Amino acid sequence: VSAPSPDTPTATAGASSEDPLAVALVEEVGASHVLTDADLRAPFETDWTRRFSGTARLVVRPADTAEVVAVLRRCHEAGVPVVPQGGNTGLVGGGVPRGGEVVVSLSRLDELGEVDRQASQVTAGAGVSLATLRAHAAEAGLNYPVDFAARDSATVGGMVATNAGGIRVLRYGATRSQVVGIEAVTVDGRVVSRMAGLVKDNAGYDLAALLTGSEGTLAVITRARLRLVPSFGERVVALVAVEDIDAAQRLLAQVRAGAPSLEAAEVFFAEGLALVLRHAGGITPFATDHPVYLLLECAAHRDPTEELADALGEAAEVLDVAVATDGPSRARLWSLRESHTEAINAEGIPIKLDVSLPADAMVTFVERVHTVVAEVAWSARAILFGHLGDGNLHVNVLGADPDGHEVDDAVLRLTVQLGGSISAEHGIGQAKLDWLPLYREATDLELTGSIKQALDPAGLLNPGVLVPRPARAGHRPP
Ligand code: 2HG
Ligand code: ZN
Repeated sequence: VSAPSPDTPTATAGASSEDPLAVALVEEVGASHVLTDADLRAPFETDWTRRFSGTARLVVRPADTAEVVAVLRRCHEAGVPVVPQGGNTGLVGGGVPRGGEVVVSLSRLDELGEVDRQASQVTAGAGVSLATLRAHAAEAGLNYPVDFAARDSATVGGMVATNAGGIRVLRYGATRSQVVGIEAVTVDGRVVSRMAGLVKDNAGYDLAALLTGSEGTLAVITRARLRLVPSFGERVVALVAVEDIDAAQRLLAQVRAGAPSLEAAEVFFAEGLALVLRHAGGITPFATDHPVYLLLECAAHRDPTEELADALGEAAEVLDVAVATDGPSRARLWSLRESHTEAINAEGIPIKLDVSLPADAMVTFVERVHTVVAEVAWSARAILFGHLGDGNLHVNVLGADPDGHEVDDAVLRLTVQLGGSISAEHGIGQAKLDWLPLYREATDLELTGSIKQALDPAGLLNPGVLVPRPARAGHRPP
């Protein structure tokens, strides 16, 4: 263990004195925040799905923007690549090392500013969790509108870096729609800051929008200025059983047109519900099983139950319906949808595809996806669920070799053939990198490469993620 910093005299986590970069980083952040021991690094080296892992040279945990500057300068001087990491809840291997990088964990940047009620905005450090941010907004009588199941662990930096979506995109947009300002550190340790909170600001390129969704490949995000929305006190959730995805879409179009208070429209299928009931518990509100379930939530200042009921009307598509208005009952219905990820992980390591489709291709996709998966992996099964209101399906394939590429290839080719996107909300990471050229045209990829070259000429920021690069010796494709 190298010389402990003055503030951590009993540090044991510290870096091996044999690694000069570790010694340099200890000088910047203190020995207890430079993790070189394998068991201390381990939680930062494998992603949530367990499909992606790699060995980091070390993990460093700066406390604030100034320390991020110092860390990036040191890594840049040493020519060592870095992998920024937030709550490590990403699902495409974008926040874990490929091998030999420095993992820069932003979790200690957890400063949360006072809510600016006049502007309806708040400034949050990269390490603030989504749950903390949402609770903080709620205390001020406002709402941070992005939300998803990993809320307790996912952090602002990771959400901005991936343009996280979630369950309320239908009404409020994804993270990019909430980002009013950003502070980030360039690969060589310069700070770029646009934190004035100006909603209208047309003075040049929108760097905040560019960095949002850049997956740690252009700069390291340290703070964000975020938009808040009104907090609605009245909510209703309806779980509607329908015959097939076609019926779910027809019904959703009807509810969308009739209920302006609609804020979520999620879908899941019988196979997924069975897994949830087996692994995550919960009870179905229905006496019999149904093929497809549409979960709808409306929110308003006045009880939106009647509005939703009117919008559903006497629709023939509705086979059965369960309605919940109080908090615990709503949460019970939501957990049937939100527990899918966890229940699937309990069965094995899934191959996760996260696609979006044009509305008129959704039925064909759902019909064909099981066949294309079976053709390449006879023992595999595809569990579908997702955000029907955004045309976004999560295809989770169990029973296939997680190191293989055939299933990804089959599902993503089908998606592109049908006019969809190979990543709706989870990003490209390392998981989808090989398929980006299938989806984006050559000129598009050239421009992407130019932007990367301009901001990170040496390719030290999250290499192997999002930006295709020529194959190099020893590099194993995802
Ligand atoms: C969700 O919608 C998340 O619950 C996770 O995006 C999806 O596990 C998945 O594939
Ligand atoms: Zn999702």
